[in-house]
Amino acid sequence: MSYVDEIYNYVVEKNPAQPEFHQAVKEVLESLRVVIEANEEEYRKDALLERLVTPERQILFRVPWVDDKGQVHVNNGFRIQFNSAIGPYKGGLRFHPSVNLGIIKFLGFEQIFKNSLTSLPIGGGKGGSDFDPKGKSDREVMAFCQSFMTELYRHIGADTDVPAGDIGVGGREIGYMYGQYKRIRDTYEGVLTGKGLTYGGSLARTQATGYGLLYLTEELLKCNGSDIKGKTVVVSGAGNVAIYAIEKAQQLGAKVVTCSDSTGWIYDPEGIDVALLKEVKEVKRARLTEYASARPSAEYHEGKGVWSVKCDVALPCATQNELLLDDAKQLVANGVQAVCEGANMPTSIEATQYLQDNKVLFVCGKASNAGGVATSALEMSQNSERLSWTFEEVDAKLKQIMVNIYHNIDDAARKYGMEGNYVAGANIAGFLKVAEAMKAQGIV
Ligand code: NDP
Ligand code: 2IT
Repeated sequence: MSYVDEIYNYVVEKNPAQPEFHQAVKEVLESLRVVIEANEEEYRKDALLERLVTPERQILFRVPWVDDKGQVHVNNGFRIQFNSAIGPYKGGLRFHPSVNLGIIKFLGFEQIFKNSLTSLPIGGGKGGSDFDPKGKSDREVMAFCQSFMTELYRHIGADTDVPAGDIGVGGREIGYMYGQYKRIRDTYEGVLTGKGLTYGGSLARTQATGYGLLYLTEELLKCNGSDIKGKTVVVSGAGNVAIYAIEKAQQLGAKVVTCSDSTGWIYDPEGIDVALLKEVKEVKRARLTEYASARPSAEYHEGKGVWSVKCDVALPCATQNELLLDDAKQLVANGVQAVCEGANMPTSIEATQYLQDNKVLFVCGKASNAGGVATSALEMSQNSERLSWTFEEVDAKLKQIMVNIYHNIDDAARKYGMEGNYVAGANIAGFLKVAEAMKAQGIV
């Protein structure tokens, strides 16, 4: 059996009941097949793939906290320090009731290659909890965040492991966690990114994932003889990534006609009103029904449905496995030109294959959503030099990074005879740097 197939079986056997982790590994291994098979004996002798798919360290912990009524709750905390070959572990924290070990491992595994693609010195990690911030008071969220950090602090540090936000973790949660870290350690260091602007955060970090997604999409279309300007765009999600993807798409002259949350979706043929969306989601933390009732042109629909809307460009920005084979068929039937992932692994393997078979330009999240973590790394640089850069400076660097990522993945795909397969290009380009660093550092 080939080494690649052997390792996939090994992952399934060693990590039972972790389907998202299996899926993430499968996608990467399939892309790497050509690279590994050209040099199989050497990779096998070094057990390079076994090391790549096994986290360096997995931290699981109890998070007890007290709600406003005095009731005690217990949640599970996770931090997976996956790979530090090219830099300190770096990756977000996700607070969502669906969080489990397999989900955090899939996210941590993706992060290794994504962070490599940014060209910045950051390794891969991810963490989180099955805590649900929805419907909790600020006081309860603070109680949870302080308890979470009371364990996590001993495992992280500005040169060790630098968490940030992800689903359910935004500026509020980062602030509470930063305060607790500082209190316990008595050290003012850039241990988290996505911090507020008054205490070490970077301008443009809030916007970075969504803006970066559009910078890459713009370059992708341009290099394929098209233009983002004038395109109809469909976006899923209504959180951090979706909001700033919509904002930048509109700045670039596209019309975004949808967004969604976990209960329903909006079709707004006049184009999403971003200021209203921010008010509903960032300020009121409310449901999209409030957007619809404040906006006469908008229709609200229960459940899923954004992929049924005719569009030129689709940007899944909510969560994993939200764009399945039937959705891909509908998008293709409606003439979609490009699908770029803002979320992590939103497209299933079958849907990805269908889009690629039908000549849709498809870019996977580890390339197209890398702008968030790249700007986190820029926040780390600013913290290290104890300076802060202007919005324009950070935004220009972000744009350059995204344009470079597009060209790197395009070049890697061509070099290995898979022109236009940006998934293969991203996985190969991300892998080669990490593999070389791992080899150079010996068996660790
Ligand atoms: P947010 O928590 O800000 O927003 C998530 C959005 O997705 C919400 O609108 C949420 O709806 C919706 N959603 C729909 N279904 C689900 C579900 N089953 N589970 C969770 N959310 C759901 O998160 P982000 O915008 O930060 O993250 C979105 C995606 O982008 C994730 O895949 C994340 O890993 C990825 N990402 C985030 C980066 C960042 O910098 N924040 C960087 C790179 C990738 P509702 O409010 O109803 O829950
Ligand atoms: O998935 C991701 O890249 C993130 N959630 C951002 C991670 C980070 O460290 O900024």
